[in-house]
Amino acid sequence: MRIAQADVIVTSPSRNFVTLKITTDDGVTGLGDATLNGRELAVAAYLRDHVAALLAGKDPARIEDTWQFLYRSAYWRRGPVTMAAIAAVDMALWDIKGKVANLPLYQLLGGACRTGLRAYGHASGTTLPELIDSIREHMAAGYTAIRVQTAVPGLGAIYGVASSAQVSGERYDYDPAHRGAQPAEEQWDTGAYLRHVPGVFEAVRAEFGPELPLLHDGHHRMTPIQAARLGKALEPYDLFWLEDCTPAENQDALRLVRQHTTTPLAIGEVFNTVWDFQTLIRDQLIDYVRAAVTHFGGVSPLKKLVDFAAQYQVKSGFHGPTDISPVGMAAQLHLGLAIHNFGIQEYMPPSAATSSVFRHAFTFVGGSLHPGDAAGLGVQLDEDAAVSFPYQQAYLPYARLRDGTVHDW
Ligand code: EZ4
Ligand code: CO
Repeated sequence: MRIAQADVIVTSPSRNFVTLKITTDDGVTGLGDATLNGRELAVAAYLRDHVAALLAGKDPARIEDTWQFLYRSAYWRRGPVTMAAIAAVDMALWDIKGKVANLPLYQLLGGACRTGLRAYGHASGTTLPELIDSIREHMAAGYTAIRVQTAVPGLGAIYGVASSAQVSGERYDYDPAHRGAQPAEEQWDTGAYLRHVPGVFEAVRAEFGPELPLLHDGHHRMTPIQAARLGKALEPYDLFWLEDCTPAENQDALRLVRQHTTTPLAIGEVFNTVWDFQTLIRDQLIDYVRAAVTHFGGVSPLKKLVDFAAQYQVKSGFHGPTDISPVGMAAQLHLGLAIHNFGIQEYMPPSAATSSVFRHAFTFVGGSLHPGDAAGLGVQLDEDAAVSFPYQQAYLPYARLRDGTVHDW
């Protein structure tokens, strides 16, 4: 069997997605997610202009060899564009291998280690009553773990807080990218945030009691000492994790945070390779890895990462926003089911439009995700439906401080 063709499909059912479809000379197809929020067309071009022709004629069964070839032959390593492109190839080849074997991917990865994957959802509110309602809605939808994000008095729209309908007219719990030619500007004030957040968690704990797992995303906006202070202030409220408390590039920042707090730490949704995690895992500075299959080079390297992490009792907490397509979500659900050190899976349900283009076998029942038992990844792309949702430029917002300085968003 040989790879006959590799096609890139860009579609925007509620939001933009880039998908690679590899077809073999036997007519077997495999899908891979290459979506990089706000920079989608760069990955589409990388695949179309520099990868598709290299794949033609290759043996689709040689997944590791193809991964190494794409990673090393480019000479220019790592980075989100390159690693999202390689991820899509890796996922598509695993999809093909599963279909040829007539087995769901998790069986090829060693089989199920559990019956399902606990998911956490995104609750948020501009006021405390709104936040409490949002948590109740998520619990009613089955979630048994909840991320809590709150507006901050004196600031306008900020990361993680659902505002109203998206431009598309559909409402996600929270989807930060906005369609348009320019990124939205948000205001930020870390002092105001640090003064407000502990009181919100105190109120949420008072309302829901000690057992409900609560998570929080700092979205890279604190310095190490500010993050240490927040982690310490939140200890009485027993967080499942504090995510991305500092910008991710400096691994040593987490050492300072770790020295001051026992609040569990999760990081790495923007990481591309195991090297971004090397110090964090080896020196036991974190508890959960946030990498997503789509931005980490695919199933093959993410499996290596979690196997490395397992030696240090670090668990998975794969990134699962709406910008991971159902193809990427399916791939990481198969991996999550098969690894021993699964922690939790972030989950935002795909919109009706997204699900009409990507028909997926994975299920979300009673707060638990399962990849399903269809061969391969278990996702079908409806290409006719995809064409009816053409690409629309969209950007993530960015933040400025009160004096106009650009800040981490
Ligand atoms: O901002 O996926 O934990 N989830 C997140 C996400 C990211 C978006 C960026 O594309 O931080 O909402
Ligand atoms: Co995050």
